[in-house]
Amino acid sequence: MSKTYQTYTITQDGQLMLKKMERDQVETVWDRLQAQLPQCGYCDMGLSCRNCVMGPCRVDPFGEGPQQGVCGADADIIVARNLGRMIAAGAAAHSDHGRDLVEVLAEVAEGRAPGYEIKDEDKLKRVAAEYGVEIEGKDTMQIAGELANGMQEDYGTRKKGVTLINRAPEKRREIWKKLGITPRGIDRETSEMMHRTHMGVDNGWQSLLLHGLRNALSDGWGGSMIATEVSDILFGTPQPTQTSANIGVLKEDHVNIVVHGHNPVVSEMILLACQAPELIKLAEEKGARGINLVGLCCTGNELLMRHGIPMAGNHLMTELVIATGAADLMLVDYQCIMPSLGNIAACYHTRMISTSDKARFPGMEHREFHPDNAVEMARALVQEAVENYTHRGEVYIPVEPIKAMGGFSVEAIVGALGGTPEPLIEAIKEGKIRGIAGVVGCNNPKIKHDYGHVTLTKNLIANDILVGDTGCAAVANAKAGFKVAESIQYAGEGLKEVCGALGIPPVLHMGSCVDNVRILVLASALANALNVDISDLPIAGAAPEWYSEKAVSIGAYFVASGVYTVLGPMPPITGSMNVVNLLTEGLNDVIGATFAVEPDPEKAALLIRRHIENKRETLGLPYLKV
Ligand code: BF8
Ligand code: SF4
Repeated sequence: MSKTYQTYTITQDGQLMLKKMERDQVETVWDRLQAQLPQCGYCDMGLSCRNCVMGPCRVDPFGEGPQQGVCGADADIIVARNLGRMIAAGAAAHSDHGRDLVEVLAEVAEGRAPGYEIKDEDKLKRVAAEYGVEIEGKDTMQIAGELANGMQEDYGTRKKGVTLINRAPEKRREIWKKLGITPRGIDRETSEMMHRTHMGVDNGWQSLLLHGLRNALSDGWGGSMIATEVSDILFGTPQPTQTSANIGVLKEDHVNIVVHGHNPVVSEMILLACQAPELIKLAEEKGARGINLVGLCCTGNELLMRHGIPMAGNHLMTELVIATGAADLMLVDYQCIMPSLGNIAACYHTRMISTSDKARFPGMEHREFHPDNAVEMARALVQEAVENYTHRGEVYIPVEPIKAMGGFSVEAIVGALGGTPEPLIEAIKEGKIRGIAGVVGCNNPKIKHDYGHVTLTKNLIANDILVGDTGCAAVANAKAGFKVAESIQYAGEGLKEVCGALGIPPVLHMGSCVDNVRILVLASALANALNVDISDLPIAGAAPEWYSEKAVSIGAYFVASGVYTVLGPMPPITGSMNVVNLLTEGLNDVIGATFAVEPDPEKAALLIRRHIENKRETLGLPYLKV
């Protein structure tokens, strides 16, 4: 019997591809989820622990079985430790990605990374000045080298605070200081979390959670912020650009190269190679009309933001793209790359290649990219993709792409506003824009694909809330058609008027997941202009379909920065009501913001609207009863 794909995904391309994959007898992430059901209830509640070999242990949520692990850890400790380790893993992933970029910056400065350059010198100088680098009389490469050094220092243990926290409003920094959660070093906080969660170290669930916030802040104002800033310096600060999205961006008559992962270090070089005249000529000789580069997930978002490269899909589309039979090469770097991809590609003609020294996958060839070999490596791989074009079997690209606009860095948003955030502040004060929401994060097969993002976003813009989105949420909203000038038709009257006048869509694509820091920077600019804290602003965050440890870190740094954040899926914390209550209520008195969990996006929209109107009321702005 045919499966009910409408319950899996709201997207037409997703439904049609799933049907094809069923016909091809190829398993997907949804099939594997079914095979895992029912999933472990202890793990789901965060009540299992295998931090040592006296265990594994679990605590009985019904109070009948054991209430402590072998070491004596109770439910509160076990849940808090597990959450802490999720934050540490997420912060490590983002921050290590940032480190890779800093290393490229250092090598560019030393002239050891041919092919890479400093694309945004102004930004280099601005950021270098924040790091206390003397600019006068120095050449670009010297500044780049000193900035890379300063950033590398931020990863260490010898500082009192990572540099870019100075971007946060003073009131926010004071709160961090008072609580003792100012992030000191990027690696330090992750390392300390692993230490604290070892058996017999931090057994205070409150102190564990507070360190969790500090660890997350070391990501948001540290590793991720460095990743975004260095990417802008090396590859250009995004400006509004036209693009398109969904599986229809693949072209039957072109060589299709798909880049998947997160770090633009590889994909930027592939983009250059795709433009090489001799490789385009070779493609033509093979019978193709050209070379078509498309993105998936966040490395796709990086290319989309800076170059308008089309976006083939988000997390849950990554397997489905291969089944088109049109992907001649898929290159992956790291993060969110399902280990299933190599096996799926074996059923089609797609060549799969992993490129990072720290990420290997079954069924993929490994070809390592380093700054010194990137140019030749990229050319060689594009050539291999071209050669694979003639090996295609059946090709199935069932939809037309949807037009979208991307490239809304903070610099671009301020640019669109005429060079100052003032018009946005005025629109918020008048109530034409009620507030701003960041809709971010992943897909998760436990939630109908894209339903959470699209429903929430639609509801928010209809109620005059400007949406900035990133990651897989941003891709969902692009496919839904929310990112063209005409999409103001979905907006409420006030938002429609403001966006119409500025020529921008009501949903602004702000980039990849590390680019969530752009939302922090924008929030800080608004807070500073109003002389208030971030937690006083009518803003909110949401991750309606999150799955990843990185999303836990993002959620935690949003909240620790004062941004009320609504999660779709419940994190594994329900085994401890103490932890649940602290995160969803208690934190308000401590940090001025909380988490909420609401899987129904209509209800999540209501929570966000209510929160925004409450903040408006406190600021003395006209407000509505929601
Ligand atoms: O960093 S949104 S599924 S691709 S974790 Fe992954 Fe989630 Fe997508 Fe990007 Ni972010
Ligand atoms: Fe069990 Fe304690 Fe070891 Fe965890 S740390 S596995 S609860 S003994």
